[in-house]
Amino acid sequence: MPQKLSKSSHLTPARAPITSRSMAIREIISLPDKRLRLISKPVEKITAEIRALADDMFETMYDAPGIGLAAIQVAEPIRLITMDLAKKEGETEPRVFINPEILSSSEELNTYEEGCLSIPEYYEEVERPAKVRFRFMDIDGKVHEEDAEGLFATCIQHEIDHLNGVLFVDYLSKLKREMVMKKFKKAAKLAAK
Ligand code: GNR
Ligand code: NI
Repeated sequence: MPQKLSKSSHLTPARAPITSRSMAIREIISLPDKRLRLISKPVEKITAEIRALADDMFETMYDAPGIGLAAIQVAEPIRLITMDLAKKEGETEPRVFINPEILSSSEELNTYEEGCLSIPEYYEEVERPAKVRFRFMDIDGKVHEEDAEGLFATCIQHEIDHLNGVLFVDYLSKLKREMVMKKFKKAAKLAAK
């Protein structure tokens, strides 16, 4: 009788076989969740797990819907961003930015009405450098340098801020920021009761 393979058998593969895995919508964390204030860690190696995270982030971002998402918004303190700024209806332009770094920012500023999936239904104008040059790694590990302006510049700065625990409300007056914080803390308290 052939012996059954036991878990401890030397014939047991060291690793489970690679199986297909479907994408998943992950929960987006929101204020007052303190994890939004964490400093995310650089991606050391682009593993299958990192690629799966990026896939899930796209699905989560498109579902929300949003134009950008930082990994910490799905509770992963990792320096990874997904974005899609496709202009044409029905078209997609998925982009991944790993370990992004701003190299230079213009003196010229631009004001944009910002929103954040982690601060639902709150929008306010924020002033930021109009143009930035930044470096990042793509999902294949290739390093790029790129210039961003317009909505792209606003969005990449908003997302890089998330990697550093910074939220767009941090640029508002203390009064406005505290009003937002209070509103979300109160809503969380009511939801917990
Ligand atoms: O979906 C989003 N829209 C948006 C609009 C103006 C400025 C920034 C953004 S990013 C936001 C999604 C989000 O919260 N990303 O972190
Ligand atoms: Ni955001």
